[in-house]
Amino acid sequence: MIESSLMRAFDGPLTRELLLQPGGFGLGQVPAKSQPNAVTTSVCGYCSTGCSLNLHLKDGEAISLSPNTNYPVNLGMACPKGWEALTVLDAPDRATTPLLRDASGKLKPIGWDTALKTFVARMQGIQSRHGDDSIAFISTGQMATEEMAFLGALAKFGMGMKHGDGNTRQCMATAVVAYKQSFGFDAPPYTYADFEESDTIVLVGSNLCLAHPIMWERVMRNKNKPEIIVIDPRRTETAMAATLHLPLAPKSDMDLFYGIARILIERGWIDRQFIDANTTGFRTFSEFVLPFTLDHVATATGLSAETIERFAALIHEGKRVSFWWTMGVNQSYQGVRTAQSLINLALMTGNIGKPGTGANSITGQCNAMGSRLFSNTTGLIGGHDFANADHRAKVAGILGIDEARIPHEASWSYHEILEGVLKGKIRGLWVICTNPAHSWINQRLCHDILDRVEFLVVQDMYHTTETVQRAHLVLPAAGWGEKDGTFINSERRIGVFKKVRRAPGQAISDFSIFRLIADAWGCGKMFENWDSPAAVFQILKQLTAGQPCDITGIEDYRMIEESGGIQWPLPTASQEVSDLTPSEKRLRPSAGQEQRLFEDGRFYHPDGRAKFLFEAPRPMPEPASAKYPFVLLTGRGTASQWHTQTRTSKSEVLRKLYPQRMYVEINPNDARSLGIAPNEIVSVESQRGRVTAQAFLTPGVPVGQVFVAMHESNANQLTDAVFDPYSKQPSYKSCAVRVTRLGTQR
Ligand SMILES: Nc1nc2c(c(=O)[nH]1)N[C@H]1C(S)=C(S)[C@@H](COP(=O)(O)OP(=O)(O)OC[C@H]3O[C@@H](n4cnc5c(=O)[nH]c(N)nc54)[C@H](O)[C@@H]3O)O[C@H]1N2
Ligand SMILES: Nc1nc2c(c(=O)[nH]1)N[C@H]1C(S)=C(S)[C@@H](COP(=O)(O)OP(=O)(O)OC[C@H]3O[C@@H](n4cnc5c(=O)[nH]c(N)nc54)[C@H](O)[C@@H]3O)O[C@H]1N2
Ligand code: SF4
Ligand SMILES: [Mo]
Repeated sequence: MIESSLMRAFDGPLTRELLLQPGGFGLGQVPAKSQPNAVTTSVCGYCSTGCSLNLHLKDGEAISLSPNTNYPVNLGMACPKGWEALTVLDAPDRATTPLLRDASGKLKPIGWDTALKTFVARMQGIQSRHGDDSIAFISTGQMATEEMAFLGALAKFGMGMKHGDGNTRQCMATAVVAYKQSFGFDAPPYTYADFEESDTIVLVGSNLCLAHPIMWERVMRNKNKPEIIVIDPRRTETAMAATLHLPLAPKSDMDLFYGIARILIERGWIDRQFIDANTTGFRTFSEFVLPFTLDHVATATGLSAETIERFAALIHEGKRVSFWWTMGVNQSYQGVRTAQSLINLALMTGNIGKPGTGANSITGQCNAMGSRLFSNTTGLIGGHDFANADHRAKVAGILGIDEARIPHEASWSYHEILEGVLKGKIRGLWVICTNPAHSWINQRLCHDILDRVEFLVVQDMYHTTETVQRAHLVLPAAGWGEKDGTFINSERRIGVFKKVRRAPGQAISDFSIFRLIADAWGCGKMFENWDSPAAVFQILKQLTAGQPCDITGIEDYRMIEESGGIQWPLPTASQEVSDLTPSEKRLRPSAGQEQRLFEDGRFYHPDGRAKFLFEAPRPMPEPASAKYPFVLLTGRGTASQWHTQTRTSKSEVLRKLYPQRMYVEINPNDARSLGIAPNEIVSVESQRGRVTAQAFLTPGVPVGQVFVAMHESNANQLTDAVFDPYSKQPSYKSCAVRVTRLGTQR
């Protein structure tokens, strides 16, 4: 069954010609073969900013890079990770061959032929014994849109899987659900120019300076001398640069924003016309916020009444107020309602659809937005719904597949899949481009679960990750720079990245791996036309027709590149102009550059209106106690570290830019009462685990709180597996810990 031309190609040596063969391993050309020393461009493969980088080629391969001055996103800037993007490709622990765990428990190199045969035999064996839904996948926001789409279609339509989710659950699920419920579609409305056009910028739970440094540069270019209001329990780098910092108690954001709403309503500082014409639910919302008096909010947040009033006044005084949020909001047991409490402020003040405004979720990974629309996990590919029969028929028609192959309901979410392992329902797990053994919440439990999986396949660039160490089968993947495709950034801009290096050894692109698995599985015919990322892009375009994310007007990768990236939507030009909404008409002449949503005040719900959604705040699931007296916050540590550090720790330059030891930020007053000296080694312990770390004394962390960076391998030993009920996103940013001095000084 697994015989195919691609399979046969493995019999011989893996030559460069083979790697570059269209439809084969390399897929896509090392660019500018005819001009071997030319420059080409690619969008960066780390964060969701989506900077464009110039790649300088020698003999057709990239040898260095510099930021692209001619791209609307980064305007010639890049952060240290972007500058070092090529270096990390050469690391000695790159996975260069498939690995299989042998009887002695060791991972041993095997050929692709054996790898594919093993993959199919084991996964199909599990399915035949335990049913189709006994195998599942966990994917990512860091592969090409075309790769995610391929994986999602292959797994669900080809291999018959019901369940698959992505690491975007750890990150963006809250924003997705909040937008869908409030606006009718997962649609971050802004464009980065809004950072420059606002006169009042409200950043909630976002450390923009280090998590999105180039977006922060855009804020710095703002000529309106904007008020920058940072809402974060910690005095972060971003908070230090703010004009007003609100160090609220962790998870008291909803109280604050409901209280602000109350003040705005009481003083008539609202946009009545916008509310009446474009929203529903305002009257009940205004009754709901009545108990959020100044006194109540001051007690709940720990902020002074003056600060709260000042914040309300700044929103009122601002002509162009933009509200931005990131993980301090999303990663919470009440994330969706918190995000909506902020969305409500934008709606009630009419700060949406105009330059410098918006209720704006900032995404994390380079292609979180691609994953949100095309990964076929909890939503049907192309921004559709599994439960909608019309959507299923449309997708089946475009893909030329039997409609019966499309599941009728959304997948289990990440934690439900892991719990499925515990319950013996999920027995085969395929992990692609993510490292849950480091990044998932409540790590001991996560390790226990991963160790129970009957057949764990991990597809990664490196063979040393915490998750690879637990795998039965490892598939070596090419990384950014070694393959082609598109990413969609935070402002909905589609950008192209290219193959400018050959992947080491037998590592091949994820796209190629999915093709090989499709053939080996016996469903290759279903993906006959999926023979390159560029071809898949054409299929994805068709799937978006008539959707809010319609991109049928984009011709091809060339058009995207020439336009400086293109933001969705860009519907097809052949549509009658009279059929277009005012926003669509406005888009018509300018493919690319800067576009924002909701300029006509129309949202995606059937009645065209946005909804005010709200709910009473809930107490923290694990508050500080006598035994565990500190609230632990976790998050990004420096601009030079990326997540689980598989990539960024490979650059000598980046290593110099971040602390080499695990550290815990603690307030000097707390340190004093515990007798902890600066840099002393302490233990940080929660009900679930214990880590040792160096004490970093800083007034940036309030008394009663501590902070640990997520980049440390065991940070998630401490965190508590609690989830938002609507988005199922883990609440990484609050649990109770105690800190004890160990008495060793470094
Ligand atoms: N250098 C670097 N950049 C990155 C990444 C990286 O790993 N390294 N990762 C990328 C990804 S995937 C993501 S998702 C983004 C994340 O980007 P951010 O969300 O900006 O980063 P975090 O540090 O996770 O969290 C932001 C802040 O939330 C605060 N916070 C915690 N609890 C609360 C609360 O209850 N209320 C409020 N208002 N704030 C709270 C924390 O103190 C923290 O400063 O960064 C992206 N960019
Ligand atoms: N305590 C705590 N935990 C957190 C967070 C927090 O704030 N606090 N933040 C959460 C958030 S927002 C996120 S997004 C997650 C991130 O968590 P992860 O997704 O687990 O982190 P990464 O290190 O980005 O993992 C990506 C993996 O893919 C591999 N890889 C890179 N490129 C490719 C490729 O092209 N193909 C393949 N096949 N593999 C590739 C890398 O080597 C790496 O092993 O962490 C979450 N965990
Ligand atoms: S800001 Fe983000 S996209 Fe830009 S260079 Fe840095 S990591 Fe890459
Ligand atoms: Mo993220």
